[in-house]
Amino acid sequence: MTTAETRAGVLPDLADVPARDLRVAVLGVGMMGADHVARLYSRISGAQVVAVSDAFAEKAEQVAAAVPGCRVMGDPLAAIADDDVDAVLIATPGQFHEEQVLACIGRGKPVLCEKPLTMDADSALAVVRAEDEYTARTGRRLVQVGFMRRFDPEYAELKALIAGGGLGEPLLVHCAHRNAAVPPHFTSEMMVNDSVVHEVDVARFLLDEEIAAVTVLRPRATRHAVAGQSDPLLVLFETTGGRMVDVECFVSTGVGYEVRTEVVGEDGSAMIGLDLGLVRLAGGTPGATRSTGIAPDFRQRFGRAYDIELQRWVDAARRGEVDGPGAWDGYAAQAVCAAGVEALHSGRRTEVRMESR
Ligand code: ISE
Repeated sequence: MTTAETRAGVLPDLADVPARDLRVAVLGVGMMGADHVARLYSRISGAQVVAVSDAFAEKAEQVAAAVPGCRVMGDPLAAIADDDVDAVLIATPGQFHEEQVLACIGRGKPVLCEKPLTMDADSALAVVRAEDEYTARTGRRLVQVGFMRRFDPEYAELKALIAGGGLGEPLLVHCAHRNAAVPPHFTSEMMVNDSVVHEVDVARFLLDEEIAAVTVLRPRATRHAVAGQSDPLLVLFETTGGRMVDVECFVSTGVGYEVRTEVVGEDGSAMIGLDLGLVRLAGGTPGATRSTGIAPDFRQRFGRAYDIELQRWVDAARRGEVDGPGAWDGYAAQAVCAAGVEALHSGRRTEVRMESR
């Protein structure tokens, strides 16, 4: 078949479809980054991890050694700039995200950045603006933020139910976010920024509107709380449309990873996160029991969501698109969390300070 025949429409024109795998650099190979390398290597099609970078060179070497063709690059900015890298996955500590995401935008490379997008709302807004400027020139977006719950089949189904009018107008959302345990340095501020931030994104995703105000209450703390911290917290979001979202965030339950979301609408309610896989009936003392398993942590609970998130990110990047939460969602999350931390300290209802889109 000649090029002329291809042009004449005998064959589809593949000029814009990259024939080769997306060559990905993974920056930061701690727990999350190493998981993503393994996922890209073993379960995701159309991508190849060609470089990893980490402040701990030994860890980077170990991870790279398990992936054929993967190099270790000491300098993450050099990895972003490398001509053999098409796209970047950022799983470094949050304080490095701003510089690394901006470098990706500067090089026109698609980037999936684990939350937080940056450490505060102003710098997140600067990323939004930098990407907008790139989009105005090229028509393409580059930035996706790692809010993986949007890809979880249960959340996707709940979103579709609401969007299809199946619950009527949604009025209330009840969220529970429970971790079995957290490390000793985990403060109440981190509960807002690292844990409640997911409920911020879930509320915005499900209700399709921004959060206007946040109140944080501190009930009596569990004796298992990190010393001096308020655990659990009760957080209330008010949305721009007058809906309310309550979040119980309890990070030292000693039980397992429990994330539940219930949406109450005018015409019914729906709940996800019940962990109702296998139901086991067992005899015993003092009596028979009925039980199901509980995921030990978020990597198990959201394993499928991470797989779908990465596959869709790779597929979209190869088409020159973004197919997930973007820089604006990262900015909105930072703005709401900033109000949340302020509310935690003051005990007062705090309005979210955010630019309009
Ligand atoms: C952690 O940082 C996460 O992102 C998890 O998804 C969350 O559930 C956990 O509470 C955080 O510590």
